[in-house]
Amino acid sequence: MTKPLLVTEPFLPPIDEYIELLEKIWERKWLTNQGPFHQQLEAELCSLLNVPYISLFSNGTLALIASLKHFEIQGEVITTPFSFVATTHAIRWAGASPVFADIDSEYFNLDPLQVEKAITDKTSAILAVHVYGNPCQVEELERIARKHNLKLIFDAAHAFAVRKKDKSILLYGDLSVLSFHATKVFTTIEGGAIVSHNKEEKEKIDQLKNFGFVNEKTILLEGFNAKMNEFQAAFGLVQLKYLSSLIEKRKILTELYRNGLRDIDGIKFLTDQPGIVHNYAYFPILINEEITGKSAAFIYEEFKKYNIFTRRYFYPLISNLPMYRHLASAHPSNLPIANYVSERILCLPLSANYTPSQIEYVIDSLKRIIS
Ligand code: T4K
Repeated sequence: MTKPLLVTEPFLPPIDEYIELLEKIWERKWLTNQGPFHQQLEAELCSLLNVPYISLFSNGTLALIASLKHFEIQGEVITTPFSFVATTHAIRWAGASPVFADIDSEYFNLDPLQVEKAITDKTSAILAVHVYGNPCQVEELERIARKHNLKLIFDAAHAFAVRKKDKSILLYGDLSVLSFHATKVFTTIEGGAIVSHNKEEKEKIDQLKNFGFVNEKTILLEGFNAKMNEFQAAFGLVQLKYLSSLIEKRKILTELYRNGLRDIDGIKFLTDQPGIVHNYAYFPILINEEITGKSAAFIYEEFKKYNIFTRRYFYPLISNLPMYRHLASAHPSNLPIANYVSERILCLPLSANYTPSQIEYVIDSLKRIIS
């Protein structure tokens, strides 16, 4: 194999399709600030995802911060340590304090039981993550949030187009936040969005990402600049046309992985949740070193010799990072499952660009490494 296999290589549609849209940008000379492609992408996303309101952002991290700012969240926010660092960083940037709760051992999402235990009189919100696109126990989290009068925000960075029965997963909780980074199933290169439930919410979120402007003379909020530009929106419009075939391809490759890895002792992978339409965003495996005799760290390094570049999403665990490990909730004894999973997890290459034989090459290489 000459070309390296990367964990989340983006799919790029034919360049001509972009050039057509770029020519329109050149004609219109409208580059950012709610331009026509921006508006078109919002409308197309609402209809594709079946959600009423969406606000585009320049990236997912700023969208996360805005979602917390929208509710003026202060005090403590209960969250998962098993995520990309942006999740917890956003809580800090919004001016609140993260409190970590442990995850479940099946899908590695926040465990509602642990969330409820972590609630104090300072708790104001729950920031849960649909890790790898597998939905959290959304109804249970909604019940807890309602009971304790907390805001419930979902970091749905991995969960684009995921549905629970016929309902978009983005409609649970108070707000859902998406990332459209280059490594995601749907991308605008850098980008993100907030899905909201009503017009007033959308208007306020749109003001937050645009310095707080209501109109030329009126600025009501201490907003910031997190606007998506026309180039990003145009990129997304082209990507959208390919979405269903890309997810279908990912599903086929995921099944190949599952079939090929099923009989390897000490390797566990996640299965589809009943009633969920998945997007096959990542292919994580859990390596039980006691059985394989090889650690995730070792396998990660060995894979490189085969030109395969996996990622240890999510190691290190956020709660073990220097800026968070002093927190009482960050102590490993509070987060045994998250620590266990983080040490053993490895995400294998999964991209709509890859062929079945490339996936088989990854499986064979893994077998060789652990044999
Ligand atoms: N919440 C969650 C749960 C998230 O996972 C993320 C982001 C966020 C919030 C924040 O959303 P954004 O602000 O990013 O919109 C990558 C992404 O940068 C990050 O967006 C993503 N999560 C995270 C899980 O993965 P890195 O540091 O691992 O990226 P990097 O550059 O090492 O690339 C990963 C792999 O993708 C490599 O194998 C190379 C390949 N790649 C990467 C890029 C950028 C390509 O093949 N082409 C490319 O253009 O964070």
